Amino acid sequence: MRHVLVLGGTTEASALARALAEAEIPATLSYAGRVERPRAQPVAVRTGGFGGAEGLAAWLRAHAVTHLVDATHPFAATISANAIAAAEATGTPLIALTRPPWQAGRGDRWQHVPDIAAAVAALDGPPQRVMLAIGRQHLAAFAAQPQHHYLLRLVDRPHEPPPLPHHELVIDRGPFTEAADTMLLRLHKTERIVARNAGGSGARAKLDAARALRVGVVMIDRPAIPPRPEAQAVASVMDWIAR
Ligand code: 3Y8
Ligand code: NAP
Repeated sequence: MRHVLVLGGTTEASALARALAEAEIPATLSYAGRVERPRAQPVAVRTGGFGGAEGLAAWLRAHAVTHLVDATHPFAATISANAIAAAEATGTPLIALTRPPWQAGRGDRWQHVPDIAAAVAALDGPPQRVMLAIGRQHLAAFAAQPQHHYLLRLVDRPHEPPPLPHHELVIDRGPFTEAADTMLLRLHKTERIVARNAGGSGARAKLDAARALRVGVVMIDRPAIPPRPEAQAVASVMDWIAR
């Protein structure tokens, strides 16, 4: 009896969940519980941390998981490392459903930085109108550059205001569209965007809007993740499960 555990939270994870439901393959999608109302899914959902790699290994055993798919975001490096360790410890087949990093195209004005700290340093200089399209978890680091007027896009309204003296909030979740993001950047007269190289289609609209409006992008490169089998399409993962 198959039971697929999908570590979710991305557009691709939701597409995989739909394919598993259509194929009537027993599956569970797992959320960390980061946002108030995660997207509903056509398969069973579990929410919250497992308790490290050991907790995940215990969950795999307790629920007789036959296939583990890591379809988390490329910046979710901890859960991805835990998945590798737990799959190894329990002998559960593992595959990652990933998406290629975005590449700068003609007309793009990207400045690549390795991490959040380097993105903060890249904002040295006179006040600008800067969109931080990196969510909520790493906003505090930008208090080191209080001179800018920040546009912050968050999934949920924060309980306490972010520690940035000049900021405006946009409460919205993706997938986003180029038309809407172009309007947003125009409305806020955005001069620069800070983004993570998430890849995929759900977050790339702001980059297309930035290119059209000639807005510069500080692009944060992905963290390193230990090697594991990878697929870049839902169909490939479905084939892997069928084998
Ligand atoms: C809880 C579950 C789907 C999945 C949709 C994708 C696309 C839209 C774009 C911007 C960038 C950002 C952020 C983003 C995108 C998709 C995808 C993606 C970026 C939800 C979701 C969960 C989260 C967690 C949330 C983080 C935050 C990051 C917002 C669901 C909506 C900035 C990543 O407040 C918080 O604590 C939010 C935390 C991790 C990064 C951060 O550090 O703040 N995602 N996002 C997941 C869980 O609990 O396990 O409701 O769908 C999912 C999606 N967000 O099925 O349609 O596939 O990437 N998510 C980034 O790219 O930098 C927004 O604003 O332009
Ligand atoms: P992370 O830093 O790699 O994980 C931190 C801890 O959160 C993990 O050790 C684990 O706790 C728990 N966790 C993470 N993902 C989980 C999942 N899918 N199911 C159960 N527990 C999970 O992860 P993150 O960057 O906070 O991302 C959290 C979730 O948001 C992921 O599902 C990811 O796909 C989604 N997401 C993240 C981003 C992003 O920018 N990071 C963007 C879009 C979506 P325990 O150690 O207790 O098991």
